[in-house]
Amino acid sequence: LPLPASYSEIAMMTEVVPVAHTLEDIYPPDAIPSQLNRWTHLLQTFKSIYLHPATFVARSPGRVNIIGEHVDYSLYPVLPMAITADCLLAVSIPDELGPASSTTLKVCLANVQRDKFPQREFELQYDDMEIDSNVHEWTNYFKCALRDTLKSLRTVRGSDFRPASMNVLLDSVVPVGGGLSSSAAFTTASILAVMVSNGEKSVNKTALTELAIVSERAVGVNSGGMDQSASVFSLRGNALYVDFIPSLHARPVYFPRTCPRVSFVIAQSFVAADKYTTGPVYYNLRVVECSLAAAYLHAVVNETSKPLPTDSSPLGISLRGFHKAYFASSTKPFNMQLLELVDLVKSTLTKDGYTREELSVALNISVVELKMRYESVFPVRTAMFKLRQRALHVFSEALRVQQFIQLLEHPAGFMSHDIGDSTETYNKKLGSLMNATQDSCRDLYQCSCPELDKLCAIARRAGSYGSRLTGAGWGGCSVHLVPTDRVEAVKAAWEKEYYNSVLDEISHRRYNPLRGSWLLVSPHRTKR
Ligand code: NG1
Ligand code: MG
Repeated sequence: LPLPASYSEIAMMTEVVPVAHTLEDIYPPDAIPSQLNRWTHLLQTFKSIYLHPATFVARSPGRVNIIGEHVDYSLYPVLPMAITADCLLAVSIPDELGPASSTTLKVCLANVQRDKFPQREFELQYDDMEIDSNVHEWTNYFKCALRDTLKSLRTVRGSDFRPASMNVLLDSVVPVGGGLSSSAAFTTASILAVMVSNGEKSVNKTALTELAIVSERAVGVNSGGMDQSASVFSLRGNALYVDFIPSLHARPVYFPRTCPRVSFVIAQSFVAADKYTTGPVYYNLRVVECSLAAAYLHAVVNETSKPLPTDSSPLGISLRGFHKAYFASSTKPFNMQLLELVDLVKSTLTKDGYTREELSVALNISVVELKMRYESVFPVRTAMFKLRQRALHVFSEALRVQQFIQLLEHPAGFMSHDIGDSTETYNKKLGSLMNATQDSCRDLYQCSCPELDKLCAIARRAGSYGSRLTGAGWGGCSVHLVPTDRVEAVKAAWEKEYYNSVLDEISHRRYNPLRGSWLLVSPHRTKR
């Protein structure tokens, strides 16, 4: 498609989930042959399992986050971009004559990777569906999506609404635990599938995304809204700027045409980041630390006993909420505010860590109340909460997102004097923001790991402008801004210095063209 003339024009295109008619509508040209095999395989397998053809396929892509890591649940903007790897749900509605006649519905859920994800069948009372987030079961994502979608449809259609039964076959090529948002792709595709199965003719993107954000939390990770937004709102050829204040909104961002010859390259560390087992010490703990930092700053700086107004963040209290209250009557530019907040954290949160007892004094609540308020939805395990480090990361990362987006949307200062040096300076500026994110993730947020650090170091030595982890971290993937003519060199360096030597205990890797991904067979590190 020709590029639209303005951002507002593109924004108009993003209200309703588009229906794709051919694979060309969805995938880049070089991916079509392998995708054709994959779709054919999906539809044939569907028929062999259910003995009738699928009625439709719901699709939702994974994403890579370019900048803005671990700030979405503090309600700061992020800049992700959808990727080709996606989640497909082939669906039929067995009761084609109309909705089932009772509140019971039958769902059959199968996965093309049958050995890893066994087929499940369940009968559900749709007004009484319990999902146990302690049991990590692959169908939980679907169940959460189903429950919340049916609930919302019932609100609109009234209490005599009867949900449709469904047969589903899933094929996802977004690596699980890879930081590319396999979970959100599955959740959003599931919601879409349930909506279409129940006769929704057009699906509003904001409604879909908001539903997906909330319903994914029930699976056990107290996440922000970046992944679901990226999966739903992204347009081909564009990155996506997502903000959550005053309410969820997203706009496509394209790279300046005057910014040629750079590529984003994603590299997998093959360290599996399992947020469910590590939640109490990693992801969910960070969410708690950020909310506690907001509450602490509010109590100490705003000198009031009135609590912050609650917001849409997972725990209802966010650093952005504190930010808003602190600068309520200020006309200072957003970037300046963030800079000031960085200084404020340095002078206010002076300790390396805070105990529950210390926090309860500062917040003027008992330790029991503190635990109830911050630790009851998802348990966390720590003696010390590192408020200073986490808040410093969040405010400085939020600033980097602004600087990055300003470079993309206003490249004129760099580009007007034509090519050569100015392009190089421009790309280096973008890259150095990404590098700064990696440093902050490693040192302040402590969400990197030696393997990710190593991938970044190798890439930079081989010519990457900017290298960083992407997604939650602690393993999974990394993203790199690389001059296109250096991509092969960067890949060769990884092969030599990482994939062949660091992971030499992995006996062999095989590329599976049908699935479009690497297969790992490791006798020693079966978990990876
Ligand atoms: P991953 O681990 O890539 O799915 C997670 C969160 C995001 C965001 C990033 C860190 C989920 C579903 N997503 O992404 O909301 O907080 O970490 O920036 O847990
Ligand atoms: Mg995820």
